[in-house]
Amino acid sequence: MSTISQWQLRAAFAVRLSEMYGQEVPAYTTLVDVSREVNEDVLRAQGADAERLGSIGRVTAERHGAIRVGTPRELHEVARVFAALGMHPVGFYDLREAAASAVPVVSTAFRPIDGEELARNPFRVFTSMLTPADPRFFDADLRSRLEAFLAGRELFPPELLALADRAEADRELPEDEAERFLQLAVAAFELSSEPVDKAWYETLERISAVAADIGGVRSTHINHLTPRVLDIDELYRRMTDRGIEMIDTIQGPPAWKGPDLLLRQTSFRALAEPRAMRLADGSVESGALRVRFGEVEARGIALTREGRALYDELLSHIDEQASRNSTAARGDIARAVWERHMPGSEQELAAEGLAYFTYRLADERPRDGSKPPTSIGELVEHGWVHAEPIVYEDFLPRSAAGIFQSNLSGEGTRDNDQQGTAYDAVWLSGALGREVLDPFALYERQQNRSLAHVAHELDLTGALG
Ligand code: OOG
Ligand code: NI
Repeated sequence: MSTISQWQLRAAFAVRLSEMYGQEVPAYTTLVDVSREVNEDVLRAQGADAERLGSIGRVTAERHGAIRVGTPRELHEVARVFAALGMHPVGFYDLREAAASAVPVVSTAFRPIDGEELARNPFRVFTSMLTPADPRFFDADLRSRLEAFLAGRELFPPELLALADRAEADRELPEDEAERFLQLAVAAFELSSEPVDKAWYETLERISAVAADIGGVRSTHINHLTPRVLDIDELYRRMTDRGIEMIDTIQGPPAWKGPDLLLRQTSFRALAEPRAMRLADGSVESGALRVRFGEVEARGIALTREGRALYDELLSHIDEQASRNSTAARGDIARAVWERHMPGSEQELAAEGLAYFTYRLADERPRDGSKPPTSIGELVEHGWVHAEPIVYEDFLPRSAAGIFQSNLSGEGTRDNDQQGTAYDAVWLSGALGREVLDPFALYERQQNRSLAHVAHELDLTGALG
């Protein structure tokens, strides 16, 4: 019998999850259709340039999902499911700090980490864990009720976890087990039809809509699934023209004439979905909850630590100017700040060490016996080497908080006089039983490998990188 490799499992899982979510949230299908149209138009207009940050095949298949779990144990289990798909935890995001309203979670993203795997299928899942121990949100009584509730549920059946462990260890599964694994994995993220305990859900909702979505029900579900688009401003216009209510802004860097950087995201508002509600007397009524939405993203070049520090600084600059100037639109302020302070070309970003690139020998490099220059800048300038941007594969905490927030029904409550419970990447690694990888280190490794290769080929060993 044939076997299914991890990347094939990952690609199949992304497709099936997408089919399932399209049935549950039909507006998602519209978003995927419009994204595809925009991508085709961009490709037609720009030709090969449109594929500078990923082949059209990759971009068309590309999705990220978001899920939310309640406990370290659940997080550990979900890490096993994703490990089966060749997805590893990358980055630590503390959305408690990034959001003004009550978003009591800490997060990571599971994704493939090496270039070849990303090119095959870059499926990633932003994964958040509730923090019941944080006294800014939960008092001692609610914390213990919440922890007891979460301890009593099972998100992932043992059969799924056993298959996941096998896929992780063998890096593949026999076809029939792969089929079973995929069915169980997709089912684990479907919206449950089990009635929601209305009083309990509302108790949590008063604290935070996110807490209710996670800890108010006995299962988890995919919260959104996000296609990638090559022109997000155009997508926003087309969705609005179709009468779909989008959130106010596109999160992340502004639209500008320079290269696409990091990540820009926007979403349509969470839709009211019918959910059965159980009342205190045991009777069941039909209700509706607004938690799931559709999001779209445009990806740009990965920034170095220095580039990222500049990005964060410019954002606070923009905030400050926008708060002082009530008449100008934030988008215009952002564009002006960007054009003044952010280098406007890939060459400048590379020269200033603000963004990551891979380097490869140019086919048309000088072959007349002349000696190559010994700096990477000159090698590129004189046509020996091409610099290709590395695409940003991760998330942005502020944008993520913005996406969470713009889709919450209420602000919730938080008591900032209390000391927050500390979590960090080391804590998260312990909970997951696997190391949470540093995204910067991954990009840097990719860049350094390409530099070492170029240096070797040109006999410049030790001179570059
Ligand atoms: C996750 C929000 C973060 C993104 O794209 O930044 C996210 C959630 O709503 O659970 O998905
Ligand atoms: Ni998202």
